Amino acid sequence: MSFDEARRKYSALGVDADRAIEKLKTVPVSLHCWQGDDVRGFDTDPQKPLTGGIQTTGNYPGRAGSPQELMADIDKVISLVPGQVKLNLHASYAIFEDGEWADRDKLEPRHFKKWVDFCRERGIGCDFNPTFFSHPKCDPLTLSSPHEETRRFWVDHGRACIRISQYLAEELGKPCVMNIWAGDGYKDVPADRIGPRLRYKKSFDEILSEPFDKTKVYPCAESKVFGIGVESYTVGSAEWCLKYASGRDDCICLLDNGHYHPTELVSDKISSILAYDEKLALHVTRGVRWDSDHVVLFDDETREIAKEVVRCGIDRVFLALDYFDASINRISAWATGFRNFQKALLFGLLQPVEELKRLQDQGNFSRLMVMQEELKTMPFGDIWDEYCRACGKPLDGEWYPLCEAYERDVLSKRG
Ligand code: RNT
Ligand code: ZN
Repeated sequence: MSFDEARRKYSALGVDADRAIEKLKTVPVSLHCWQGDDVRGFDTDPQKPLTGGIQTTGNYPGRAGSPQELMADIDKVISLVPGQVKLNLHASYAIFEDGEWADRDKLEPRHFKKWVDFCRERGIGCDFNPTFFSHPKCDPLTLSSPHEETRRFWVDHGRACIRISQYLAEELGKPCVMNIWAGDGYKDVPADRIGPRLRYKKSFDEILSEPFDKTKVYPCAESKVFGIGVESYTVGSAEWCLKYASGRDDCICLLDNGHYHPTELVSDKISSILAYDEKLALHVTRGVRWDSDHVVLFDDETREIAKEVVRCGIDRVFLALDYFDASINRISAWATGFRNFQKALLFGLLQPVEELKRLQDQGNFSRLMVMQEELKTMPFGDIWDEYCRACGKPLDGEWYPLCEAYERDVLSKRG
C-alpha cells in the first residue's frame, strides 16, 4: 500500500508518520463561523454594510441567513474536514428567542445557549470574539473613542464578552480564546496619535478587570496595519498589541498574517514572541496584495507558519482561521482553507526537525538546503490520505462532490 511505502521513506529520515497523524488529531483549530454569512451576524440589520475596515466581496448564492442555516453549514464543513475542529463565534452571532433582543453591551451567556448545545452535541470547544464593528454605536471609533459614552458602551460590550467566554469555557470544558480586535483608526493623517492609543489601553484594562478564570479564558489582542477607510492610522498597531500583551499575564498577542506589510512574514514573528511569552494566538488567512482575507492555500507561507508552530511548540499556539470569501461556494471556501491548514500542520509535523537543526548549527548550509528542498517532494500526499482516513473524513477528490451535492440540495434552495 502506498501509505506503507511513504511511511518507510519518512522513517528513513527519522520521522514517525504515525506519531504525526496521532498528534495532529488532537490539535484544535478554530473554524470561523463568519465565512458562512459574509460576517453579517444576527444581531443587527443584515442589509447594513460591514464596517470597521473589513469587507467581503462577491455575491455567490446560498449565504446562511439564520442560525439554523449557519449551523447546518458548519455541520457540513465538519463532515468534510479532518482534524479537531473548534468553533469560533463572534458576539454578533447571538441567538435571540421569542422576539427578545439585547444590544451588545447587554449580551448575556444565555444568548449563546444554542451555540453551547451545538458544540456540546459535537464534542467541540468554542472560542469567542467581541464584535466592535458593523454597529450604530461605532462613532466610528469604539474602544478608543473620545466620546466617553461610546467608549463606555464598547467597554461594557467587552466585559459582557468576558462573561460569555467564561460561560463557554465552563459549559464545554475546553478553554475559550477571546480575541479583541477593533478597527479603530483614521482615513487621513491624524493630529493626535497617542490620545486614541491611551484610551484604547484604558479600555482594554477596564475590559480585563472583569473577573475570569485565567486557566479557562485566554484574552488576546489582535493588531492590524490598516483597513479600508482607515488607511493612515490604526490605533491597535503591531507595537501597541505587542507592548500591551507583554505587560500583562492575562493577555496574549494574536498575529493575523493579513495584517502586516506585504513583505513582512508572520512565520518569522512566531519565534520572537515565543522567546518571551508562553502562548501565542494566530489568525491564519491569505492576503493578496493587502488584507484581502482570501481562502487559505497550501502555499509556501502557510507551510512556513505551520513549520514554525510545530518547531516552537504546537501546544503553545492557539490556532484559528480567519478569511471570508463571498465569491465562491462558502462551504467549499471553508473546507478548502481548513483542509489546507491541516495539510500544512501535517507537513510541519513530518519534518526531521532535529536533523535540520543539527545541520544549521554545524553550519552545513549546502546539505540543509538540499534536504529542505527534497522534503518538498516526499510522498506527503500518501500520509495526508492516511490522516483523512484515520479521521474518518473524505480524501482529496472525494469531498468536493459532496459539497456540490449540498449546493444542489440545500444552498441553491435558499431565498
Ligand atoms: C479583521 C480581523 C478580525 C476579523 C474577525 C471577523 O481585519 O482580522 O479578526 O476578521 O474578527
Ligand atoms: Zn483576524
